[in-house]
Amino acid sequence: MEAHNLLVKIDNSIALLTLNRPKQLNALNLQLINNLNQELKKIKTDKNVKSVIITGSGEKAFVAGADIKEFAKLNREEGKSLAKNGQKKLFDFIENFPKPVIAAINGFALGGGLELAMACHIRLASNYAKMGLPEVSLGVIPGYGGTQRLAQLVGKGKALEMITTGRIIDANQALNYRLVNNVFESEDLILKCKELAHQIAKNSSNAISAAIKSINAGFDSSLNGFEVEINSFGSCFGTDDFIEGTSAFLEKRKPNF
Ligand code: DAK
Repeated sequence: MEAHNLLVKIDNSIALLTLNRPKQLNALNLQLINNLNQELKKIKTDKNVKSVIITGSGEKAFVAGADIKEFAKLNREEGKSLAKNGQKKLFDFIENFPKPVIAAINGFALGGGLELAMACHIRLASNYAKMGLPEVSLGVIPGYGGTQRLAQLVGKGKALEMITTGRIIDANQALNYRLVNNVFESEDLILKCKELAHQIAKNSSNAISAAIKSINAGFDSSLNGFEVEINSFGSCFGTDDFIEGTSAFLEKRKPNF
């Protein structure tokens, strides 16, 4: 049922979001984008959640793209407005999310699916994962930030090659391209994502948010990343986390954030 197209499990400070349209290989439709947006908004202010893992249900796909059946009927204006709306509601929202978002790429991550994974802060893949931006084979280009984020991650030349050929690469090649941070046996993937999330959770949430903001600023041509870093650095001083972190060091104990 469409109402269950997104499974949410919050446990031990981690929100595990599972896109759940396995029969359509978890293709992203408007309803799923809206549900993800709503859920992420709640998680943003939930003090019990320190990080998010996004994955796909079933063994075959993370997300096999935007729902082709849904966007096939759009005209030029509708396409443009949907791209803008989707980028703002989901892809930019995730990229600028103040808590780390990890993509657990458990299978096909194609088109909008790879764009979703690329909007996440960290990508871990199963050894069965396959990735690509095949939009040109459908007569469109990546519309959810893919032309920008792929080039940022793998460099302009490889991005141009992947996008113009629409070629699908396997997990090892994606690792080689630095499109993913690491590759694991598929049965270990979620566990490895959780281990990473726990490692991050030991640190100051406030400082982590400031680090995400500063790193992102370096890729935003309207901002000066160094200036954002200076301001974000300053904003850490005097916070509870800063007091706890520095006190713990001086008292030779582990911080309790
Ligand atoms: N959309 C809708 N349904 C999809 C789908 C998709 N992207 N991908 C797979 N499915 C559905 C199939 O239609 C099939 O449904 P039934 O026929 O059983 O009803 C079911 O999932 C199983 O798929 P297959 O039978 O094809 O499974 P195979 O193992 O044979 O092949 C495959 C797996 C991943 C190689 C194949 O399904 C495939 O090539 N899928 C399409 C991959 C693709 O081209 N993805 C990129 C889509 S383009 C936009 C912004 C962004 C975008 C678009 C608009 N706007 C703002 C408007 C982005 C565009 C894209 O993502």
